Amino acid sequence: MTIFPRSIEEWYKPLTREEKIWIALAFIVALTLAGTTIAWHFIDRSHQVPSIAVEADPREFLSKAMEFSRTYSGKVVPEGTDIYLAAVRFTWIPSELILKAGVTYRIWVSSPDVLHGLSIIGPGDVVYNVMVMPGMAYVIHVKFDKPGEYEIRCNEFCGIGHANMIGRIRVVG
Ligand SMILES: [Cu+2]
Repeated sequence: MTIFPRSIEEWYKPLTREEKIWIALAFIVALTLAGTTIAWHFIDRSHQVPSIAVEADPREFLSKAMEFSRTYSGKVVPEGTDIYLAAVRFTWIPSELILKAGVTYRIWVSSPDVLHGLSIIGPGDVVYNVMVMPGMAYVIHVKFDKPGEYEIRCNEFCGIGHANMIGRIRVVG
């Protein structure tokens, strides 16, 4: 009997209850993913994605970061001050930032040498995660609600000292 192909009518069976449930579930998951993708932009505008990306002269940026580092070393960065953070093999300039809790800061980050990544890591959580391409400057907005210690880590392998490329953010009340 297998020699003769069956007709479509013979193959066709209406959807079972389980099949209908699976189709509905897949549809709900697809809608949820599409919805959250769009909604996230409005829920958390400054998270993860830099709000500005511009070309930056590596030497100019580096000198800005060094000047910033000299000015605010050991001091709380006042509200409204732009922060300049340079990712340089194998350190962050400045290597420590002291920020006030509850204040939104604008951080410019750039790399004068190779590809780096900026991760700001809090207790048990990655707070920010941005790729830093050489020759580009990016703006991210950061706000820490509670006092505490955060690490600034490079998340793109940039050479032999990559693992030691760690900076610090101290958030004070
Ligand atoms: Cu690195």
